[in-house]
Amino acid sequence: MNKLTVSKQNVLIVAVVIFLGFQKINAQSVNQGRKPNIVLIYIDDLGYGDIGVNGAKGLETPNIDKLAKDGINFTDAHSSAATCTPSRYSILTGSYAFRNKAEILEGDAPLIIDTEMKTLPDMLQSAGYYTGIVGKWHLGLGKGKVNWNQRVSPGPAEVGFNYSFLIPATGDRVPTVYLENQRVFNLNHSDSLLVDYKKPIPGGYPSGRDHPELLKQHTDNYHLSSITNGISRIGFMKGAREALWIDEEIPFVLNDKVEEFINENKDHPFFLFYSFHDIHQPRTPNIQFVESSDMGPRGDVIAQMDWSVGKVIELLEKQGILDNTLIIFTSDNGPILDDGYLDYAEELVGDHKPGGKFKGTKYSVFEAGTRVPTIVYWNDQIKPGTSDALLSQVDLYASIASLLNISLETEDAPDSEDHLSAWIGKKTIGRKYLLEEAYAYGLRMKNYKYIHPKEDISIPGWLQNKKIDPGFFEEPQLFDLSNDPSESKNIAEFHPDIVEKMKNELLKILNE
Ligand code: NG6
Ligand code: CA
Repeated sequence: MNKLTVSKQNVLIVAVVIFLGFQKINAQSVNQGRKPNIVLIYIDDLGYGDIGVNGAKGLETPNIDKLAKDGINFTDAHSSAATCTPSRYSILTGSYAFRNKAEILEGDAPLIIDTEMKTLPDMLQSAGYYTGIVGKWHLGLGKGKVNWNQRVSPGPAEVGFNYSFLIPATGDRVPTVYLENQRVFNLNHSDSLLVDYKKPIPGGYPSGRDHPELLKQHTDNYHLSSITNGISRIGFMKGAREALWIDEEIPFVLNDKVEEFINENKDHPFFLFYSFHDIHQPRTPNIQFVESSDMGPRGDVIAQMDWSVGKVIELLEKQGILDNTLIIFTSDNGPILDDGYLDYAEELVGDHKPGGKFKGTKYSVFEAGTRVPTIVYWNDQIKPGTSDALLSQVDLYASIASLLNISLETEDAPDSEDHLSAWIGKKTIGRKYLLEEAYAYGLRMKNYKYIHPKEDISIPGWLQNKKIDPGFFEEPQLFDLSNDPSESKNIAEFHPDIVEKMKNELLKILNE
């Protein structure tokens, strides 16, 4: 072999090595350059203490615990409100619910998001994401009187979702049917669907009030209207027999739709809002999960929900996209034991503390009303750990915009702050002030919690029998959570300066 040939060979080898190297770098940079998928797993009514990593007793949540171990578990992250519709409104619009007087909606209420408003899914769509929601909506549909036998609009499509498969309101409200892309799923048009929230519909489903013998779970006075699947609900309905959901099968139906969505969209960036029915009432675990906890139905639906979370992760893994998916796991408001149905949640709770060491429940301005389990997982980018950053779900909008280098117009997401570095664990400092919306207003500032006084502290009738403390008081309340996490000692009179400062900050937000 002469020198020339050798050197030619060497050149060739070097060229091949460089070429292969380039290919690798290219593949890496494409991979790194691809926008992460975003999956928001939104549980209904899950309390801070309801997951294993946060101290649950008498139930296990192995899939969520693993997500927390491999991701960041937040100890001071909040839903923006202590009830569902307001929190969902804020997460999707980056705007506080009080600005739109957003309150818990009935199942025939019109859409409360102004379709002219930019939303989180709108923003993601314009960044090239395919967007979908599977599960509970509860943000209203249509413009007023809804005709359920045709496409219901406006709805998710008009506020930025390419795909939707919905539980229209709550599990305990009619209509008890799914909507796929805003049409009743499996509707037989010869059996049209009618809904009325004011009066019974002639020829409609029997009511819980008249036929308690048909019920598999008894309930309070507020849930005694139409019975479907042995459960009476809020509101009356007639028809759509073939479309009725079976409560015990909801997790499987939703998971199947999530699977279809992930499989169909695995090759491009997507945003999936997986909005669970669990662990809202009626708590009717599938037989597969009955007695999987020591706590009766409420614990069993937590186990069921954990199983579903595991399934989602498994699906992402199977498609090879888990590493490039940002998963946000959280809840829309704090826990409640007795929300109307008789499922013995109170009697069977034992030592378990649904709100952890925090005082309060769903509907309450005390901490556990909004301080909810929050885990962020992103295998490629996040260093596992825990974080005490003070964060609100209203900030996800601006923080995700920041992640994707999108600059927002001033009118978009007016209350959303960019705390991306806290959400992905690069910083442990979040908000300076954090608003807690309930039936009273709360404000957080570091370890301090201020509750704004109310003139009228009478508890509305429908809240009275829930055995909860909504936090109403005629005087200002101030708590130091660093030594009083259960908000038991009002220290307002000892710190007039802090009270004044926090009151002014709160009023500034409310009057902006
Ligand atoms: C309340 C219902 C409650 C539940 C809640 C919505 C009564 C007395 N109570 O109005 O059963 O459906 O609304 O829960 O009607 S949420 O998680 O969607 O906010
Ligand atoms: Ca809820």
